[in-house]
Amino acid sequence: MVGSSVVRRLSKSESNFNITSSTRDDADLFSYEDTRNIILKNTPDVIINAAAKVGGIHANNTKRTEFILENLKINMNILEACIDLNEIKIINLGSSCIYPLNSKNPINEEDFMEGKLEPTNSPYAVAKIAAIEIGKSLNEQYGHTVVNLMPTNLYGPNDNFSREDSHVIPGLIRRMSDAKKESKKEFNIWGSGKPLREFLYVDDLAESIEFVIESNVESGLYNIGSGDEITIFDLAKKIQSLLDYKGNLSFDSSKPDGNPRKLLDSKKINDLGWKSRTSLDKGLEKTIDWFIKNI
Ligand code: GFB
Repeated sequence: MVGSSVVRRLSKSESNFNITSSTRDDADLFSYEDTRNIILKNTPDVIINAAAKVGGIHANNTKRTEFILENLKINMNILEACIDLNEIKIINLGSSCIYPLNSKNPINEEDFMEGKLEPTNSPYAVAKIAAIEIGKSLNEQYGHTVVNLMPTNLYGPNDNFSREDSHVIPGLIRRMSDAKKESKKEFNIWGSGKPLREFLYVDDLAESIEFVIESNVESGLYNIGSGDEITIFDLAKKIQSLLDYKGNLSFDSSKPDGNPRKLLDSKKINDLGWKSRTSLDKGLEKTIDWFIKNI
């Protein structure tokens, strides 16, 4: 989802970027040799690391081993392959789950590694934290520029719309549209519906990446959020109305809530000049439109 959005955005840029995108089919990032060879062959000015094994609360919580190992391998291979190439600017993507569970909201970059992680996604978070630390070491020891962007919960076209393994927006869209097709009278929202989440439309993240490439953003950690939060119940009601599903909404307490609230403080990047542009209503409309045409 992120990679395709970044390619769309940079292809439209007036800067005439020469973009080389890689997918699972042409880049085995689990292999150090392959990763190093791709980088040497393409000699990029900028590497955008959007590769990751991602998923929603259920996938993170039940495939804990794969989430930590696969993400560690991808991040280690890309960053290790760049040790002697400090002229390449590295833009590394992380996630808001790197911050401690008890961080004060809105969560500031200063909270990094100040406390315990939220348990449902701690393996994934540790892999993302490791990447930030490797990048910091490259910067301090070898002079690399490493800009770590920490987006809040993303959604949009090309997301994973699986019923079980996806994040909440694609998960609700998929399961509720199934319920509508099957004329189900009741729809189960996972958990209590009370957690608050902040969402960012993926094309807004792509714009932040273009902004980082074109501006002189220093190495470090940058939160990338929309600044707006909503309860999961209210989100489900918005999706219900957009899908025109007439059944009742109820709650499945056997599923975890995860973090009760994780709103990012994005002042650091906002002050440099990037702000998100897409409202949740507009983003949901575009995402559902894409879902109906493509899934
Ligand atoms: O988006 P989500 O899967 O992950 O779930 P997190 C957010 C909230 O929505 C949780 C509830 O409280 C879920 O219980 N929810 C309700 C649902 N219905 C559904 C549904 O149909 N599907 C899903 N998936 N959730 C993720 C991390 O945490 O945050 C990732 O697991 C990543 O690693 C991402 O860091 C940013 O927001 O809790």
